[in-house]
Amino acid sequence: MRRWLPFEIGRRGFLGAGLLAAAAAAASGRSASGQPAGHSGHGNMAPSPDGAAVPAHRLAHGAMITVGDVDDARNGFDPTAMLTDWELGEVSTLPDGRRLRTFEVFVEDKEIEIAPGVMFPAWTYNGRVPGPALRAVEGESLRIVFRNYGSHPHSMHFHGIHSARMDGIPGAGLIGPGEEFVYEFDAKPFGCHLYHCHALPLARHIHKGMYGLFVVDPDPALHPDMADVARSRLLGTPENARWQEMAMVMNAFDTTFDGENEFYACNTIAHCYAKKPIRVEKHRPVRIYLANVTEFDPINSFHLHANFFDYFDQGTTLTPTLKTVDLIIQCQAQRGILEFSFADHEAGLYMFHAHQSEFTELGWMGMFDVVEAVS
Ligand SMILES: [Cu+2]
Repeated sequence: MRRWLPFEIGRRGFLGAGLLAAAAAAASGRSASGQPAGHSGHGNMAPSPDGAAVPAHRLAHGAMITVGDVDDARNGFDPTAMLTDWELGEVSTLPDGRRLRTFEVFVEDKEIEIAPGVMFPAWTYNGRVPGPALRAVEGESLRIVFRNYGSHPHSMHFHGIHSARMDGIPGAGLIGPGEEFVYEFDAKPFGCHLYHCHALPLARHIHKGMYGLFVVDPDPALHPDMADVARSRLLGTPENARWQEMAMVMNAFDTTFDGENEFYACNTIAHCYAKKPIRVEKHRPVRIYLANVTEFDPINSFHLHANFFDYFDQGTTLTPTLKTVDLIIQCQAQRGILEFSFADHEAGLYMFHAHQSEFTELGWMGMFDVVEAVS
């Protein structure tokens, strides 16, 4: 049972305190920053819709998003680039003629900035959170060379089909600091999958940032009845090039280590796509590979404004498992593919977010900037 103030200040209490402060400021005719209402103390003014200048910090308050910028260069990853940064590994041919795809993944302890000025001591795959979005083709032989440069035992547990020896649990591919393990299995079934660390305590290892997408594209030759659809999902084909594909992982961070999240996001950085909307060409369809890895909350969700999408749960079918929806729910490790189009929309900013309002306000909200064509 939760204790009430003043004995404990959780994230809800913190938000409530902020709202009380804002209400008190409004009643006294002063802004929440202590400046008289309608007057900026630092001269940083921005135009309002009616043309009158309003302080930029008040715009930020009105939008209910974080204030300031995260240093992407220091993090070593950029959430906009991460949308399309597929890790394809090295491809070679085995003696029996089959294609072998080899990935190299290392663990690194790394402090990352998850919201402006908020650092989080992460455990990362390849220095980023989420880890690399691994992408293969159905039927390939896969080899993942896994090296642990971190300070704790870790593994890669793949959601896929493989032998017990390759499962990434204690005794089967879980390795200590300084050790190496090679996971080997075939890329199947096609779909939108994920991997995560399976060391104990599980919740802490996942929550520290140890997860990533594992996408297996369908082999059109294996799906002759729907070869066109399969080709559209196969990276590198002309049919696929029409699509604007994006990798999105819904995650959250417990920065106070009390078993509750203080920040929520799509691709780690709170409100990143609200501040830098995602450019979308209106005449090309959109496909999102979406996974939920949020720890400490039972579900997460994705809601698209002003539009509807088709959904392929786990991505293991070539026909939608849900048609014409504007909201889907995912429990932890659930994932799927969203397909939609803005072809009939006017250009503009279209919001997407978790439809748990608390998650939205704590970081999981973004915008698509729909344009005629990206130059
Ligand atoms: Cu781990």
